Amino acid sequence: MSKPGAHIVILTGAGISAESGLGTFRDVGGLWSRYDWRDLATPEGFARDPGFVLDFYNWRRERVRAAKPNPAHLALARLQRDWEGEVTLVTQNVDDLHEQAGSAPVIHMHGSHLTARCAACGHRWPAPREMAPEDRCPACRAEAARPDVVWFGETPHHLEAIGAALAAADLFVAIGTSGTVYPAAGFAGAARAAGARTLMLNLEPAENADIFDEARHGPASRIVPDWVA
Ligand code: BV8
Repeated sequence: MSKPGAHIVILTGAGISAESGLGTFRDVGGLWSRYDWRDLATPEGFARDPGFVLDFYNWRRERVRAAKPNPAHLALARLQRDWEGEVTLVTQNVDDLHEQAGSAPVIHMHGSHLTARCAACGHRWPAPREMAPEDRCPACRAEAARPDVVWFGETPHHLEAIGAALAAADLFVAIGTSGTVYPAAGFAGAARAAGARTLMLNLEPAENADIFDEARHGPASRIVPDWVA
């Protein structure tokens, strides 16, 4: 762990929710090994076939609704509550398992499964169980409902706040992420350049493993509580 009073910045990815039963993207059997991300996680794919994309997110949202936080989420919530210093928790995940575990605030840089967004006016509302292309925006009534997630080629949320946290970090910890998607995959380098130590907690070495000072490998539900203890 770090010295009391240190500012810890944590970035989580799909691997932290794997043991809660939610799929990852690039593991064997992961979502992008079964589906083409160009069809499902780009604005162009959505424009081509909105029904197909909405069905994909309806299916994933149902699994999120049935999922429960695992010991890794719970350990981070304890750390956020008890740490004598600042903890900035950034997630690439669109599930709400950090919030269910008691973490707050949680910075969702890739959006959320649990809200829908209007592609016409930007209004957000709680995502219904089944989203369909003919759904109307409650605010402007346009048939322009879309998942409130950040697709490839779209700008992630909260980058200014994340940049400020990285510049002030004493310790940067990446948990359950393959380090393949930018700008998130560049956060470790930014924190290191600002003088932070960097730690990776992951099932196996990630693509950007070489820029971490330390790495511990194993399932998040074991290695994250061990690290927080
Ligand atoms: C951006 C939607 C500009 C949400 C996702 C060409 C054109 C356009 C853009 C680009 C381009 N070339 C490059 C880019 C940039 C692009 C990018 O990085 N592409 C990559 C593939 C090269 N990025 C973007 O487009 C981003 N936007 O660049 O805008 C910009 C930039 C800066 C400033 C202003 C503007 C937008 C990226 C977001 C894409 N959205 N999905 C959803 O449906 O969920 S992608 C998807 O990848 C998810 O968002 C996910 O969060 C993200 C990262 O994946 P991971 O979380 O790391 O999951 P993964 O499966 O990969 O890895 C899991 C890890 O866990 C593994 O290492 C595994 O070993 C480990 N693990 C497994 N089980 C466990 C475990 N660890 C511990 N315990 C376990 N039990």
